[in-house]
Amino acid sequence: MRAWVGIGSNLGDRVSACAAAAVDLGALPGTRLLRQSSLYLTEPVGIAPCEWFVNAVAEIETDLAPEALLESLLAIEERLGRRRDAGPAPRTLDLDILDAGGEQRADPRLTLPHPRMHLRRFQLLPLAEIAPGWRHPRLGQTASELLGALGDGARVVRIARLEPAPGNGVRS
Ligand code: PH2
Ligand code: MG
Ligand code: MG
Repeated sequence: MRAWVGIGSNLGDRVSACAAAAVDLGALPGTRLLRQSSLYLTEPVGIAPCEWFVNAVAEIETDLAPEALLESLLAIEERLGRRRDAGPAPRTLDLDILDAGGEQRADPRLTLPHPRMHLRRFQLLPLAEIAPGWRHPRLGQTASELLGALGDGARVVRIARLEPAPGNGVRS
């Protein structure tokens, strides 16, 4: 099954937490990390004023069923330092299944696709970057089409990729 996972952090070393989460996703059993978006600095949406988030989206191919994937995401959150007694925010790491194989379900523990993803620039912009052909399983629109119709004015700023450019003058 092809799945897209939202990655977010607004506590501690946000960039490192998001990068480590992508590595951990690719190391799950029966799972390959296919694509990973740039990191984005994003204004908090729907919560009390707090530190801006770093957000990204990862595309994976996995043999895990959606429930098992969810359990695995919670384990990665825990391993990378998330404490759930601190209330809804801030958090060192939040991993959300945005879409799992196009499945649709209304289960309150795992609603698919993610019930608010089509309203959130901080998830749609990284998704559109890595998956131009993706379509919302219920609404039928691509991430770019959803972005065009968006009322979410919250700011989302792409952070430059951190890999050094080849031949940048550093000698060893
Ligand atoms: N996650 C939330 C609530 N608000 N805002 C931004 N910018 N990024 C997030 O990841 C985020 C949020 C709940 O998980
Ligand atoms: Mg979330
Ligand atoms: Mg979550």
